[in-house]
Amino acid sequence: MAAKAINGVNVAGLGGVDPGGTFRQIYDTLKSGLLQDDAFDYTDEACQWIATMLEYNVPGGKLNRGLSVIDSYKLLKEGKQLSDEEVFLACVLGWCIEWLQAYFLVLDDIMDNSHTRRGHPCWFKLPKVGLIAVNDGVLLRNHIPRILKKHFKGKPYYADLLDLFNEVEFQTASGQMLDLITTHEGQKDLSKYKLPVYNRIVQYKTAYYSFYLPVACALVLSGENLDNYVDVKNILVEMGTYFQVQDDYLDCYGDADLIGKIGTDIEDYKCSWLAVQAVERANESQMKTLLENYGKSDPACVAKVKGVYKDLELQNVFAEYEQTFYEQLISSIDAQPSKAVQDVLKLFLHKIYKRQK
Ligand code: DMA
Ligand code: MG
Ligand code: MG
Ligand code: MG
Repeated sequence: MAAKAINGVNVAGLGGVDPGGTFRQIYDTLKSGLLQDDAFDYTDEACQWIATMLEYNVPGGKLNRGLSVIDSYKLLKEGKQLSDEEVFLACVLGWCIEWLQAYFLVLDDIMDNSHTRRGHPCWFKLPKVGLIAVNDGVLLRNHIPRILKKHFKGKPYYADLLDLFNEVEFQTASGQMLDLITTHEGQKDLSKYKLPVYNRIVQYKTAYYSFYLPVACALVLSGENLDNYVDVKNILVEMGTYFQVQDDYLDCYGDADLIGKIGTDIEDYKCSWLAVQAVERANESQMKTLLENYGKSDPACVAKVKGVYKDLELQNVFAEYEQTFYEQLISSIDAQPSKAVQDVLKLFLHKIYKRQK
């Protein structure tokens, strides 16, 4: 087949054996586009900063969210051949989600006082970066509408896309606020760490942008009206909740080399799924241990909290939760009228079920 190029990228092979390779090339195209932005007169130094900052924060993750746009789009097209332009645009939207993720993570790591991300020091931890990372987060966020403008302005669904990204960003920032205000120092009160509080935090901070957004992008590209997909949205929000439960579990029990980050939830007094389960099950003396040790950075305190988790067998509680969740979700998915939509949802679920990273 003759190589077909859109914006200098060969898209003909995408969806074959190496979707990540072409996807990655589209990242390079977007990066070059941003470095030639007419609205800013780039000096060499500025160019270098942005290029390094993007490279450090945007492409180094699992790319699950980004690649899910193209995967979902293909399934929604039910075997119809995608044009090269359609493939390219789906990848651009995938990268916009990765940009959104980079923006939230750069700021999240500052607020969570984290050490590592994707196997490297967090961006703000680099001596040359520090709190410049705050503005880098703002820049990453501002790159999204610039990418959308460059590639989608004039499309009939352009306003819908902008609206979608705005809504989801707002939901995520609101979720981050709930996460952060729940952990307020000075008002340490574990009795408020209950499942409904937890579910609300994670629905907003994680589920919308990580699960709903990729599928919503694919639906918008397919010309669908998102108002007709409320059930799909609800299922994706459920899946996103499970994904954050896994994140919380891995924060304590994951292999830091695999997940690329060192857990800080206990030190940060987070309303994590493990803390919620522990509070629900603890007897008086275990509760006392939690109250005295949760939310302290002293490793001895962290170890005491982990001791309570062990006594309460929270690893088994998690395994049971995971099993039950999976079975329930599969039955909700099977109740969906469209086979293409079922396939999209199952693809997502199987990407994350029992994940170790
Ligand atoms: C992450 O929650 C949510 C957003 C919006 C980045 P988290 O702080 O548990 O994530 P991580 O464990 O990756 O720092
Ligand atoms: Mg964090
Ligand atoms: Mg956080
Ligand atoms: Mg976490």
